[in-house]
Amino acid sequence: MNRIFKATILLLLLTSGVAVAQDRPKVLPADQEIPLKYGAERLGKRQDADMKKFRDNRLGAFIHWGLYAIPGGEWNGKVYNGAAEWLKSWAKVPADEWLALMDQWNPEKFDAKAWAKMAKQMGVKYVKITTKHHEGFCLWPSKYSPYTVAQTPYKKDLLGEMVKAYNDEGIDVHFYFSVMDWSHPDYRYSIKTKEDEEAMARFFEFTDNQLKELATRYPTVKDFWFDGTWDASIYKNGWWTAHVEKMLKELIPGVTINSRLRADDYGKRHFDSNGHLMGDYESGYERRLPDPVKDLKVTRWDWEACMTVPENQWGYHKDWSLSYVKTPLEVLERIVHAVSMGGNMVVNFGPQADGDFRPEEKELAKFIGKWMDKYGECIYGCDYAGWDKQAWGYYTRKGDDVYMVVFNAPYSKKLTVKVPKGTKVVKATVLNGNEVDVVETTRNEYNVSMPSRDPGEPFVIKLQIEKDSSTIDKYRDALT
Ligand code: JFZ
Repeated sequence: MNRIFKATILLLLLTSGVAVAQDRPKVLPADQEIPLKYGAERLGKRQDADMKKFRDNRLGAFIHWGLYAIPGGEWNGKVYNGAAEWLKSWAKVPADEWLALMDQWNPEKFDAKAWAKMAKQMGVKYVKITTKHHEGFCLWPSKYSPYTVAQTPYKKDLLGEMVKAYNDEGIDVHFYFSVMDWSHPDYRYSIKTKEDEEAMARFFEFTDNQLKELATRYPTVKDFWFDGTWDASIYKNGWWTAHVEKMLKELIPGVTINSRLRADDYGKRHFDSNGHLMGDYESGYERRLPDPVKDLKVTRWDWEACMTVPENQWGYHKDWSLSYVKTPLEVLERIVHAVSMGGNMVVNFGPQADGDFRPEEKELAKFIGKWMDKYGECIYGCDYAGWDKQAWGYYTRKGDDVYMVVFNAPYSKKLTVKVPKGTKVVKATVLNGNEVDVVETTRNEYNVSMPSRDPGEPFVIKLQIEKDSSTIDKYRDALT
């Protein structure tokens, strides 16, 4: 009785607040957990080599490329401020009219090798490519859809060219895949009739086929990042999301899958009804980040944030003056912030229809690359340090090395470092520079001297730490 009551309350809560609840999981005490067939497949982080690689990569690039790059936010003479990849929806363009853009798809300047070089120079370890966005246009010659690159003047397998070029540069490839598909007559937003149910069953089969096709044609793919899974037709079919995860993991051992794909038996998304993360990493941080002081719960699971450079443009938009465009320095700070909280950051690029990148994006890639080249040691393979955040910037950590990434140099030229009990700082060195003074000011607190440095460039100080044996003894006492 009690259990049924709880399940009913849960259901009511879930159906009303699915979107809001996604990153505030309520973890129920173990003895009160409700049984789930399609909930989390595991508790805690995955610790295998593939997941470790995903995590250690830390910095990625997103590529949003599709038919929307052709109109670039403008339809019939009107420029829409909304996200360019949603233009079909803003301008209410009928599917056939939209898909006719395929006749113009011929990116003459596209050079997969040049794209891969650009990513390499930027220091990204992986690239997430939109294989198919909401519009339904496929960058690979899918045999299950008439709307693919094979039916355009370009003809060739764009996705295949990209996968090869990135892999040749040692860059991992992740596939973005939108389940919601505006080009498919069987897609339903919700299921109201028997006919809807049958259509959606066909749609699930079609989607399975496309995913199997992607997994077998491009077996080096490391990750599937699902999107367009927020409609009731999908989250009320949690079984299907669990099935897709299983299917892909059987086809590609080690593959990673984002939480956005998943819904459980009760339609709860990302985190199941018991508060456990589904999929391998949380993908709800989009164009926002956790609070570096208060949101420490995110360090309990793997997560990946993604960000646009203008406010909200993923696909190419011809007019970036319509919203605030982040400076390269601001983009860099978000990368460091994410890593300091134990997450990955993916910076978005929306290539032009001709296959080239806009100058702002080229500049950005160069800026980030130059910094990563010098200071990347504090990003790759690094994690949350577990130390109290200070106003000068962010900490990251790799084993016994703690990195201070300084964005706001204080006038005092003294950088305060507060260490947890039982930790001693024994040495401080500027990455690619000299040793700097480190003085213990009070118990568990140090001052690190500011080095001389290039003005305006965030710099990194590496701290070497040791366990403080006097407090270790006390710690041992407390344990008994
Ligand atoms: C989706 C897409 O609609 C968008 O075009 C882009 O591809 C982006 C990466 O993903 O947009 C979303 C999806 C989820 C959230 C916000 C925007 N969310 O969970 O906050």
